[in-house]
Amino acid sequence: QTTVYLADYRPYSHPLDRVELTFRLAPQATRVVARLHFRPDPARSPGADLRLDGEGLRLIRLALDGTPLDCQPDDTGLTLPAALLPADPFVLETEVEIAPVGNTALEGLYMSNGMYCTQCEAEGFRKITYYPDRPDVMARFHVRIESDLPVLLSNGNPAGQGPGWAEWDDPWPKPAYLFALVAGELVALPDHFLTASGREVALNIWVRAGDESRCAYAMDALKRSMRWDEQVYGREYDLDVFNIVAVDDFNMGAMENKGLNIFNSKLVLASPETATDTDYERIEAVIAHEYFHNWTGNRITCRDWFQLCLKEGLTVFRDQQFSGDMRSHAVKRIEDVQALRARQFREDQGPLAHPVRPDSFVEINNFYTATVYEKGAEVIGMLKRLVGDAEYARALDLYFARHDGEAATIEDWLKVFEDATGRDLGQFKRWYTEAGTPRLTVEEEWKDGIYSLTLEQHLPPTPGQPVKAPKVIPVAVGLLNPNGDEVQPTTVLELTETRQSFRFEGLASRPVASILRGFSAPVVLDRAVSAAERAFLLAHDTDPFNRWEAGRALAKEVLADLAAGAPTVGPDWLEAMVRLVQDDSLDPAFRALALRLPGEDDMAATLAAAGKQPDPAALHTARRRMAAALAGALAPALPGLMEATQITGAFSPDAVQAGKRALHNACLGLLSLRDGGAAAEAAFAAATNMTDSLAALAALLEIGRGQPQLDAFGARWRGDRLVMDKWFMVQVLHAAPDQTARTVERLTARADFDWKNPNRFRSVIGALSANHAGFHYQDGASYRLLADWLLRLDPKNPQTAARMSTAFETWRRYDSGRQGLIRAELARILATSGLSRDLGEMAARMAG
Ligand code: HT7
Ligand code: ZN
Repeated sequence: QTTVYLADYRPYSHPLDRVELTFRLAPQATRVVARLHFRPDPARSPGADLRLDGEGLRLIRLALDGTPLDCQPDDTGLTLPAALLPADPFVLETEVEIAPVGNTALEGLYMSNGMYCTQCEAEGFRKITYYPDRPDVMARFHVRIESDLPVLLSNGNPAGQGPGWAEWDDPWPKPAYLFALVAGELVALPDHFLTASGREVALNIWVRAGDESRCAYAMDALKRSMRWDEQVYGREYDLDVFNIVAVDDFNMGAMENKGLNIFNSKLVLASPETATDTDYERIEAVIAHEYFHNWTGNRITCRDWFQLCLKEGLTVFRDQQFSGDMRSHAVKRIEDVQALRARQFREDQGPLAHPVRPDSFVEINNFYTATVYEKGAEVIGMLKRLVGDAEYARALDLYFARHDGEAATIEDWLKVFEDATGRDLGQFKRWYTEAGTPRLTVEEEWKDGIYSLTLEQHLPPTPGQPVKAPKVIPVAVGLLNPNGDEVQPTTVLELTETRQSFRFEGLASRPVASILRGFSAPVVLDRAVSAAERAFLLAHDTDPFNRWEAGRALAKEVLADLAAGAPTVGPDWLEAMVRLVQDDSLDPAFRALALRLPGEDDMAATLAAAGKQPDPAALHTARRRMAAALAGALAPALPGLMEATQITGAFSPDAVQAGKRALHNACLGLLSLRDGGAAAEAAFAAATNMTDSLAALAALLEIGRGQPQLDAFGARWRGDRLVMDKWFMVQVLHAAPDQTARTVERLTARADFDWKNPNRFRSVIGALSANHAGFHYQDGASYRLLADWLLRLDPKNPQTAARMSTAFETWRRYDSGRQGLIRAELARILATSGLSRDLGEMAARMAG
């Protein structure tokens, strides 16, 4: 396996201006003719050979300025010796043959349900034609597609069409990873958008016939995203058309190809009957994310793949801002932090930890991680907090002005902030170059009317980075007096040293501190706080994130105590929950989040970080007992709450209704622990939308009931792939620990377990590892099953196999028995011949 290093970056030798591509589509034998217009620059790399990337291509023809050349490709590309290359601009023409129908890796040009589509990020274009497939080579593309299929799409603006052909011209230079082509029997939901400067843009969402009625929400989200980017970032759309296509077979969520975004169909198609509120929220966020890439990613792209966070971190940050503006900032922040802790903190604590900007990789597809995306977004949030909103806006304006049309780096990004604000960001840069989640400890002192906070940062070692220098950490703090009034509004302390004290003067009494408000930095706050103080913050904190956090910390303490053998749940948390859930001044969505018990994986991570060994079975039992205790304490309130959160009017996916449904269904889940499932059965029968239907089904499965409902659900939705993914998933997620592997075996034996479809594979095999107690069941059957499926999928679709293998990354947390079982599976994977670079790299890193 070859490792690529950031330090080895060199600019490409031969500037490329323009690309003309012709596709003659055929499932077994598509012909691709490429005419690459090079413009030699003697200053760039004098005497350099011309190297083009290419994989799995059958070279039919090669010519330079019309003269045939006799160069033989190797396994990874084609080299033209310098001696053959003219000093003046020249055109290199290639013709290759590829077979989209056999392409199960879903990278390059492939077929999904009879439709042609492409996925080129990160290095898929080299599977389409010989090309310098690297993000810093930006060229203008003209594309001709020849096919009898009715809809033929590519990037940019339409440039003519006739029977059996269509041409597209993209005026904006772009790297090859943003190239896209789609051809199929598709129908569109059309619409249009008038930009701030008066340009009319035709919008289309392309789907299979019959799915048009499920595109309205995605279209609305697109128009809101376009307006938001104009209003908040001053960024206007820059082509005459914007196309979105929904595809069933897709490795990830969606792809921001210039003017032709391609989406996993589950992130486009939604109707009240088939999509949950979470699906709607996700569709809105991903539509926005891909659209926002038009500026942060496409107009300004990355110089090399080590800079991936430049576009992904910033675009996640922007989509989070957008969702907060569309819905609730408080709820969005809590959800984002939960996701960060569940995925990124977990990554940072294990063998796969890497910096937001890694400095080496074997397979770049393995670095589309929570660290690059979500921690990348947190780093930008910290930057904004440190410089302030106005300076952030100025810096972003400068970024767009200075780097439009370029392939940039993290150094460029930080320099923009330095130039716009006058700050030195040398220390801040460590957030990009060092892995690991800092831990913050806190000491408090109250003396002579002065309250002092001493903060200390601890930077854990990570693979290849044993020792680290202190980071700059923005710590947002507020102070409350004992009555619950805020005496110090939120202020941002800048921790720059390992240990530093901050003083607050003029206080009449010892305050209660609310630290790390809004989760102002991606760190673990190690602070011993009494249950009474947590309950106080839960009741009085003005910062909604810390209010939720206080409840969460209380809940985690209860869960840890129960798992360690405590006989009962103490009153602090229960009483606080009873008060909170009935507080009608609080957003129902917030209350629903507060009611949600900590997940078992989250708890296992928390225990492991505190040096304790988690017992998955004990955690599972403890969590069930905790839920039962909560249901008992809330019993008198549940009927009233359910009544108050019952929605009577027409369905809307908006945040207000979704929040009410979330609280209603949280109550239903608790009630079913006491009524034997009667209310959930009735709710399932009465449900008119997927959120309620699935919540009722999950509540029943959780108490070991629900088979008739499961059957009815399966019968009703047999023909709907996206809904059936939910049917598969819910059974695995709610299987009892000793039944999880068996449930997966039963489901994977079904004819409709189409394992080559990534959504279906994830709905079962992904759910297997998401069921913590079932995955870690003591006999190791789930570990074996996961490894079997990874090895089966790997030759077909290495990218998805590698991604799913991260279920094994946490092995060091557990007892020696489980460690041995997981390591044996990793060793079995590594010993398999013909393993892909993707899965090979992941297994090797996890095995350590
Ligand atoms: N930029 C894209 C990342 C991506 C991807 C998407 C679909 C299939 C394979 C992919 N490889 C990389 C999506 C995004 O972050 O917006
Ligand atoms: Zn992205």
